[in-house]
Amino acid sequence: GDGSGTAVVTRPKAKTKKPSLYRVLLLNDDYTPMEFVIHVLERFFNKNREDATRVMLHVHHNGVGECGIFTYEVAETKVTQVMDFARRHQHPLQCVMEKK
Ligand code: NFA
Repeated sequence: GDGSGTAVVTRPKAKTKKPSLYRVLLLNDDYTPMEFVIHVLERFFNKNREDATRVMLHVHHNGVGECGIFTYEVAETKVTQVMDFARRHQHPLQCVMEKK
């Protein structure tokens, strides 16, 4: 019911499809300052300083690292925000997404 005392007929949930997930990655380069990458992880991926530093150092040493896993639309927004922010600050930092 809907609380109004009327009978509401619904079909069983046929909408049990989980959205595809995408990994958002940061790529290493030789020029973006470590502090800037930490700031990006704090600002756009809601990481605390400790986790942000861990991810930044992982990217620095391994060439690539995961910032988070999101639905397509959220992942796309994060990539755009990070790429715009890096460009505005004239850093070559690259952020990409990949299907999980
Ligand atoms: N490799 C960069 C440096 O030594 C730091 C960095 C880390 C850049 C992670 C991009 C991503 N300044």
